[in-house]
Amino acid sequence: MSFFERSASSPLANQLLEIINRKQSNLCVSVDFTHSDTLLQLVDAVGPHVCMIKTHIDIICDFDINLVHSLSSLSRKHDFLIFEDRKFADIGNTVSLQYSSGAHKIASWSHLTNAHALPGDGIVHGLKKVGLPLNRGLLLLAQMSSAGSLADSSYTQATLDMARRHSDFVIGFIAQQRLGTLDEGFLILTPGVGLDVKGDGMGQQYRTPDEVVDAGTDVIIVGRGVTGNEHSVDYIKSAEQALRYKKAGWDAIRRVHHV
Ligand code: 5IU
Repeated sequence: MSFFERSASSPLANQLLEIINRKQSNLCVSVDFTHSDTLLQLVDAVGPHVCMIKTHIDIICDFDINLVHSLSSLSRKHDFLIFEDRKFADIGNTVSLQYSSGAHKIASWSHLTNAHALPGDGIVHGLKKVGLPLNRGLLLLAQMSSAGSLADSSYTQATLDMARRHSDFVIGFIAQQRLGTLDEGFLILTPGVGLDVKGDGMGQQYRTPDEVVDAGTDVIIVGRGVTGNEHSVDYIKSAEQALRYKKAGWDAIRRVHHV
């Protein structure tokens, strides 16, 4: 089954595959900015080149609910999904409140979020109760890109098994390689992708788009390689970098999947 023909596990996952095919982009840009205005301007600049934007909404200093309304408008304008990288890690009851409530009301605007498998199946139950009626999807954290990660192969395998028990809501993984078979339909999203440097001096480890797509990645997640530093942000340069990573990611997909 080719990358383009396969169908994924849920309507949301299929929507993502359609965007990837339509825009010929498997690039997710991670915008780890701390101010609403720079975040929105950066997203508007790279939006045409991405299938997804990843946020860390809790690092925004001047958060106001209008920010997520503006992000949602940009997602419609540029045809991308929003992924809030919340990394939930508590018991089911608590994560359902963290997902639906608080200042950020993540479930109301983020198409995708993610969770650690560590607490056990209850975490998925808690998030699913909130997210499934809203047609949201979950990614489980199966592996991390950082040096010394404690997620060993048996943890990763147990995370895959957990996803299989909840394939109505779990659409895939944050992982460094393919997990499960292509026809199971799980999507693999991989952070720690960079073309110019190998690390950041704080444990991050970068591989190239070619390396991660060879390992089975569907979506490459690139942060500072595209956005640069918020203090010296250059929107034109970021748009150029997004195009560069989009092309590298798409060339790798075409090579690996023979299209
Ligand atoms: N991120 C990782 N590695 C992981 C997971 C998440 O880098 O294993 I899970 C996040 C952290 C940051 C983005 O928001 O992805 C990568 O940003 P840079 O490309 O700037 O390193």
